[in-house]
Amino acid sequence: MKQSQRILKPFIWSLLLMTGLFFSCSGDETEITPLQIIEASNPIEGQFTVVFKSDFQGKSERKVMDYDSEMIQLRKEIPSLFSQLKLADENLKQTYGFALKGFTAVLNESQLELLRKDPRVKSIEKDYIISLGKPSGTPGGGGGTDPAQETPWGITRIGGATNGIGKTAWIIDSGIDSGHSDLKVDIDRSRSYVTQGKYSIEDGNGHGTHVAGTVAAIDNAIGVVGVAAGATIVALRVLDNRGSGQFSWTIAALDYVYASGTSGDAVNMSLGPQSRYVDSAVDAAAFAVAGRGIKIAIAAGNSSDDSLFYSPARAGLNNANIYTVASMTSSDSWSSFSNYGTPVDVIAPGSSVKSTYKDGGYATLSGTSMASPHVCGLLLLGNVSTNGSVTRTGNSDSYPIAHN
Ligand SMILES: [Ca+2]
Ligand SMILES: [Ca+2]
Repeated sequence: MKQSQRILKPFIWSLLLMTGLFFSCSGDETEITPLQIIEASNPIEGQFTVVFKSDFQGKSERKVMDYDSEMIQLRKEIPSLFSQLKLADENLKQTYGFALKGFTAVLNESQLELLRKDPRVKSIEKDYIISLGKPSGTPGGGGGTDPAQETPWGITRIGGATNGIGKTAWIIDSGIDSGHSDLKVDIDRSRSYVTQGKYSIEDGNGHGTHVAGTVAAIDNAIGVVGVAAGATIVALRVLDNRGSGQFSWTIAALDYVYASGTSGDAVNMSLGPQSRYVDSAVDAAAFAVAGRGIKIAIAAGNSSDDSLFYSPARAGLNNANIYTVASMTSSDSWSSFSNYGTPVDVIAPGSSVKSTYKDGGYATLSGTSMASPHVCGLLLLGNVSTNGSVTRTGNSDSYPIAHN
């Protein structure tokens, strides 16, 4: 697709979430469950992600440093490497130096024109707001007595509740309730890309904490138990309390995982666009992370549509280390909201999933956001096997059910 088409295409960004909202495939009828309202979102006016060719520095290429030093260095280097841009520091929003090389910045038309002609530049893509409506469901337990431990149906179905202690899961989401007594969170390695709230990693939304609990809730006397019970969670916060964030933050989080993770770790990305949108930068960042042996589970999306037209879900296609995950119900049936298609590797429990929630609580939510972390947990334990399959309602395509 040509750059001009990419920029002009009217996208609506939103996070995948715990929702049943979907666009029916047959036309313009939109169904919304009582659970969740999706907010439309927009391109960030004037903000672009610029990806360099791998050899952009030519003979002057230097040794790559640790993540934090590298980011400081890139912030100095990029304005001088691209000095004709006269790029002001406050307009340089993100730098990328590991999973891909590039930056996200506020750019005017003349700066864009210079970059389009620059032989060192591989791609220029518009940055987007990602957002989700206020999460709902049945949260509870926060501030009160912790409930006795139960094993959620999805954990049982896929053969989870296995010891995951010592494994590490990177959760790219709305942050995590780091004080939750049913989660083991590595605060030191956690990061927030959310500019509001002093870059706190704490989850003011609930979505990220819910995802984390499905991956790794501790096998103790309280609450729930995760697939890889007691695994260490690293929170990479790219969504604010309202569930709104920037696509560039997600690329930055993947860049950080590339630099900081090790083979055998796993990443969960329960996020993506609500309507069709393909972005080469986030897909490339996911491929690079997966190439290091850090496996990634990605929610297929909740639009009842072909996931081939959605980034990053489409990245699961033809990549053995990236698992794109569709959603099923507790009766091994297709979840009506779930995306489908050739990128989908496996299907996992996503309807009425109980897990940890913000403020020390628990909640039962639905969405491919809830299916993906089941697979992330399996990736921590080893390879993903299958057990049975689910045929999409009213169609002939079927998907293997993920299992330990
Ligand atoms: Ca527990
Ligand atoms: Ca795959």
